[in-house]
Formats: sequence, C-alpha cells, structure tokens
Amino acid sequence: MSTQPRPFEQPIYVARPMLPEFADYTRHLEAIWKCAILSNGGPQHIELERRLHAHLGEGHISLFNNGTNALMTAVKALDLSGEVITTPFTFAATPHVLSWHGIRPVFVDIDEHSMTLDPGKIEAAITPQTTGILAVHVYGNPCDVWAIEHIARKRGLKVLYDGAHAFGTKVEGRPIATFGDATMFSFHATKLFHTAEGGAIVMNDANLKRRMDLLKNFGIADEVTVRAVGVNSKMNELQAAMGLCLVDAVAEEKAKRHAVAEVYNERLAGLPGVTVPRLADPVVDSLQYYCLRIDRRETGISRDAVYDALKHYNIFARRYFYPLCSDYDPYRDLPSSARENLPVANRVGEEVLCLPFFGALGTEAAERVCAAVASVIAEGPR
Ligand code: T4K
Repeated sequence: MSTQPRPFEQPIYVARPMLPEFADYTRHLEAIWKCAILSNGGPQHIELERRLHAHLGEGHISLFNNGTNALMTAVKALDLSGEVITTPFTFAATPHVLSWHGIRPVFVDIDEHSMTLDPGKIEAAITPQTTGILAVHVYGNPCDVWAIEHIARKRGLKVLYDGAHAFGTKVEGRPIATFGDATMFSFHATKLFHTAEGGAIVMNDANLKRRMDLLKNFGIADEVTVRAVGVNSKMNELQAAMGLCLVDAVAEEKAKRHAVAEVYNERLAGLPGVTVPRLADPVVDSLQYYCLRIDRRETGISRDAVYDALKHYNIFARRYFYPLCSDYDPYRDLPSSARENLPVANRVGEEVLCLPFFGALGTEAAERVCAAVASVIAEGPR
C-alpha cells in the first residue's frame, strides 16, 4: 500500500530570495556609512553597473529602483505612443507601463511552446498607430528574437523586451539584451539575482543610455539644466550593495536550481497529462521559474484543483500568469482582449503551475514536492 506523502512542516513558497552572509552585507554598509552617499549614483551603484556586464553582456546598463519603473522609463525614452503590441501572458507590469503613458496595449496571442509572443500573429495586429512591440521572455524563455527583429525592421517599429525573468539568458551564445532596442531585467527579491527591489535596462545605443539616465533622475542634466520631463527611479546604495553581495553567488544558485529542476523533470515527466519544461535547449536558461503544464483532459484534474490541493501539503505553487492581463479590469474591453483573439494564451493560462523553485529548496525537498504533486493527481478531484 502506498503511503501518503507528508506535508511540509513550514510553508514552501514559489520563491525564496538568495541572502548574502549578514557580515558581508554589513561590510558594504560600513563603506556606505563612511562616505555617507546613500543614493544618486554612488560607489556601490557604479560598481554594480560594472560587475553586471559579466551577466548581461557588453551593452550599456542603467540601474533602476525596480523593474517596472525601468520599463516605464524605457517606454518614454523610446518615444513609444499610440498602440504597442504585447502579450497577455505576463505580469501586470507589462501592459501597465504602456497604459501609464496613455498607450493602448494590443494583445497578440502566444506560441504554444515558448509561451512568448507568436511572431506569426504580430503583423495582422499592426495599424498606422502602432509604434512598437513590447515582448516578454516569459520564465526566461527567449522570444523568437529573429522573427520579431525582421518584422520590426520591415514595419519601422521599436522593440522593447521585458526580460524580467531573463537574467543570464543567451540565444546562440548572444546575451539576450543584444536583441531589440532595449531589454528590462527585474532584480526583485523573487528573482534569481536581486537587489531586494531593483531592475535594469540594457541597450546597445549610447545615446539611449544617456537618455535613460537623464529620465530616471528628473531629467536633470546639471545644477541649472533640466532637459526632459523625468521621474525619480534611481537605484539606491543599499540596493546596489545587496546586488554586489549576490552577483558572484548566481552561478552556485543556478547549479542548485538545475539540480532541483532535474529532480522535478525526472519525477514528473512520466505523469500522463503533465508537461515539464525542457532544460537542454541551445539557450542558456535563466532558471527563474519551473513551470509545469497540466492538461485536465489527460490528468482528470484541473490545474486549479492541483494548486489548491498542494496547499494541504504546505506547498504554495503559483499560477503565473493566470488570469491573463487581457482579463484584468482595465483591459478586458479592448478589442484585442477577446478570447477568440487569444486562444493559445487562454488555454496555456489555465494549464500553467509554477512549482517552488530556489536553490535552498534542495533535491530532497524537491522529491517531496514531486511526491505531493503525483499523489494529488493520482487521487483526482476531491
Ligand atoms: N515584467 C514581468 C514579466 C514580471 O514578472 C515582473 C515582476 C515585472 C515585469 C516587474 O518587475 P518588478 O517591478 O517587480 O521589478 C512577484 C514579484 O513581486 C514580481 O516582481 C514578479 N514579476 C512576479 C512574477 O512575482 P507576486 O505578487 O507573486 O509576489 P509575492 O509577494 O506573492 O511573492 C511570491 C512568493 O515569494 C511569496 O509567496 C513568498 C516569496 N517571497 C516574496 C518576497 C517578496 C519571499 O520569500 N521573500 C520576499 O521578500 O509578484
């Protein structure tokens, strides 16, 4: 007789931030205390910008106090207006940054496998008002960057990537941020690399970098010159110090996550109706999220029922990204939000389940998560 898996003693969440040695962080704090520079591009900020090139490529990096403000500033710096094509299968921040600028998001369906914008459906959504494409490297899966580049060149559109999950992702050996006009990375606490809250824009054009730096600092060029309508979105020294403590720990964290992902793949791939992510793509995966797909027709149990039942095991998985952004109150009445326009995104949104995924979870706990998932599916709906 099979025994029921044991619930976890403590709640297991989808993410858990890497934390540096406390003494390491206080060493950075001592340096901050000594010079009394807490913000506005101090020594920690300068050093972090320099150190991040190893992970984000040789483009120009501009640091921000969070990923949303970084994206919002990039929308302004790129002069996007009118309509911008984007995906409904993303976090609220993606369409919100457009709406905050009075730009209409136009939702286009996603590709079944990468879960990113389907380039085959972009052109039909372009109108005379379209100025750009805001595509998302969901879970760190790269968009079809070549096809998007081709369309953007042909139609004269700007390309902004939301790479909130794509820290370290490469395509054919190229850092992901070398594609498009600019790429945003989130350094939120739940991300592989973090600064508690934070983010960055990476871009190839030095003029754009100057404009981003201007806009995130009120548009101030010098003590007597304000050149643009800017905001205050600067990363402060305490955030940058956290980043400096963690930047070298990313490789070890990724190795631990890889081991967890291998356990998940090994134990869950055989469950009928369950699809696990591929780990051996010619792409360097950011290992940000581990997302299962649960096909109710085959498993006999809905994703939502699995999500709820896992809570009895003290496992708090997340349904990133359900509901779709096109179903949020501010967007549901847009013509592009119609279900018929987004059949793949609607189906995928009902199948995805992100399991707890962080290095400190360890392979033993990962085995227990798998046992719980398998047991929930075997038992079927309660
Ligand atoms: N674009 C995309 C595609 C994004 O996914 C995001 C953010 C953005 C743009 C915007 O970037 P930021 O402005 O955030 O830099 C979380 C994150 O807050 C958010 O950054 C992230 N995406 C989104 C996918 O996930 P919630 O509402 O799910 O967070 P929360 O508080 O429920 O956290 C999830 C779990 O993580 C908790 O159950 C416990 C654990 N946790 C969380 C925090 C904050 C910790 O253990 N420690 C912590 O400090 O949004």
